[in-house]
Parts: sequence; C-alpha cells; structure tokens
Amino acid sequence: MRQAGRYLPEYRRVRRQAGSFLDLCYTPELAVEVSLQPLRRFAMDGAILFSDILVVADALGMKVTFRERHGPVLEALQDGRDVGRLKLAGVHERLAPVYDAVGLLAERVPDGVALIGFAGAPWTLASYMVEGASSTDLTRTKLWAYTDPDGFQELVDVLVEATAAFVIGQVQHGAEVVQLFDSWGGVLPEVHFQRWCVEPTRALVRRLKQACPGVAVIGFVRGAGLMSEGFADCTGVDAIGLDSVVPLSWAAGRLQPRHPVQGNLDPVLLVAGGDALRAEATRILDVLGQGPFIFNLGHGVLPTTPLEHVVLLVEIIRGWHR
Ligand code: 1CP
Repeated sequence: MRQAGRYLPEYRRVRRQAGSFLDLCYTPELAVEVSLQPLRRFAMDGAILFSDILVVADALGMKVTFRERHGPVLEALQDGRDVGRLKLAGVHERLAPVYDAVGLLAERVPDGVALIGFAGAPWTLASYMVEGASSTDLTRTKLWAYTDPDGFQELVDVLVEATAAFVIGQVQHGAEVVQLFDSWGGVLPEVHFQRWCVEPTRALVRRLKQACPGVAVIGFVRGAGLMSEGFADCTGVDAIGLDSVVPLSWAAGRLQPRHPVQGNLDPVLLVAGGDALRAEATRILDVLGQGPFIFNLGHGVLPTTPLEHVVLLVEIIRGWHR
C-alpha cells in the first residue's frame, strides 16, 4: 500500500528530479527505481508498481495534475456529454510507459518477491473524475449515481473497459498479482454498494481473468465493513484487503475461511512506533496469522512515518511464530 510514498528520502529525491508526478509515473526508468527503493531497505515479500490510479483518467483524455500537499486535481466531468468525450480507443497506447515499467520490474524484482500491479476500481476512479479532487463525502458523485443511474452507468462502463485494459496490460507485461483499490466504496449504502462497487468490480475481474486466467486479484474496499463479505464472495476476487477498523475476529471467522485476507495495521501506529506498534502488529499476526494472510497496512504509509519504525515492523513480522 503506497510503499514508496513520501516517507523515503530517496523517493523524494527522485520525485524532485522527475518534474511532475505524472512524469514520474510515465518515465519507466524512474518508476522502476522508486518501485524498487523499499525493497532495498526492507525485507518485503511483494513489490508494488509505482504508478497511480489516476493515470487511467489521464489516459482517457482528462486533464490531471498533482499539486504538492494538496493531492490530485482534475477537470471534473459535468454530465453525459463529457463522458462521451472520454477517449477509450487508444488507452492502451497512452498507458504503454506504465507497461514498460512493469516489464522492467519483472526482470529486476528479486526472485521470490511478488510483483503487484494495481488499478483503482471504477467507483473510486469515477469519484475523482466527478469531484475533480479529493473529497470526503463524494456528494456530487453520489447525486449523479442516485438521480441519473443510467447516465452514471455509462461512465462506469467506460471505466470498467479502460481499467480492464490497464490491468490486463500490466499482467501481460509481468505483474503476478493485481490489487484493485476501491478507496471510497465504503461511503455507499448497501443497494448502491452492490450496483456501483460490487457489480463493476465483478465485471472487471471477469474480463481480467478471461484474458489472464492465472492471475491473483486482491480487492480492497476501504470502509466496506460488513459488506466485505458479500463483496469477497460475489466479485471473483481471490483475496480481500481490510482497512484498519475491520475487527480481526470477524475477519478470521467470516472472510478467511474462503479468502486470504490482507491488512490491516493503522498507518498511524506505524508513525507512533514503540509498544503501541508492537502490541497491535502482534495482535493482528496472532489472530489472522493462523490462516492465509498477507500482512499490510490498512491504508497508505503516511509521509511522516519514521524509517526505523518500518524496520521495527518488519522485525516484528519476521520474528513472529504461529
Ligand atoms: O509504492 C507506491 O507508492 C505505490 C504506488 C501508488 C499507489 C498504489 C501511488 C503513488 N498511489 C497509489 C494508489 C492510489 N492513488 C489510491 C488507492 C489507495 C489509497 O486509497 O490510497 C488513491 C485513492 C490514489 C489517488 C491519489 N494519488 C492520492 C489520494 C488522494 C486522496 O483522495 O486522499 C494521492 C495523494 C495521490 C498522489 C500519489 N500517488 C502515489 C504517491 C506516492 C502520491 C503522492 C504524491 C507525490 O509523491 O507527490
């Protein structure tokens, strides 16, 4: 989960050299370099491609920029006419530099380290394209989905196609695992969760698995809570990512018998370090480590995370015994 992030000094150096954030994503040598940086410092079992979920919006022809300390800024979609102007044809060509980065990474990631590709799930991607920036309540996106479901469906359909092309391209260039981030899925009430989170993800996973039968898919829906169970069972994802507030015993009882789970340390505990970090990391390992499990954070690494706390966390995980 955002391993490279802004907490590594060597990342910040490359980031400064690269110019814009999208230049970093679209320059294969630089994207490969920042993808490999965390592996050089820490004994990780997985490497996540350095890119961003919003390259798909960019590849569809939207103007996307990333402002320092502010996050992404997009020229927001207003209505169905704007959806009609998205350029689905040619998405593959525009994303070619990302595939090139994956291809180089597949050669350079050490043996035994899984190469993870990723994309935003359609709902989360749609939310940035409609809000035009980070938002916590997604009011505009919800209003569109609730008042004009057919029109909103057209946008979601475009995003299923574009995102499927994106993850298929990554797997064809060497990604072994694909993680789908539905970071804003948890704001939807159950009926709408089914339509805008479960259904598009199911369509996306079906396309991906048809093209790339052996690939493993991890679905992460932040805030899904109890709805994670239906999501895991209905979408065809293999493993399920958990945010930090999902109770561990519930996950062990309801999810883990059918799906490997991934999660879910609160990123703020990684900033805190010390006994608080040790206690929670150990509790997660004790409860979820009995079944199929990928240790991860419940959300992205915070920029203020001290490096020695990451070292400590890796030691705790490596030193833990079932
Ligand atoms: O190692 C890595 O850093 C992996 C690459 C990675 C991934 C998996 C980045 C780089 N972004 C993401 C996923 C991503 N991007 C998600 C899904 C996971 C999550 O919920 O965090 C989302 C929602 C985004 C959109 C985005 N891009 C945000 C979040 C804004 C918000 O609404 O909270 C931000 C800050 C970005 C920019 C970005 N992407 C990645 C980095 C390292 C950064 C920081 C910008 C910088 O370095 O200048």
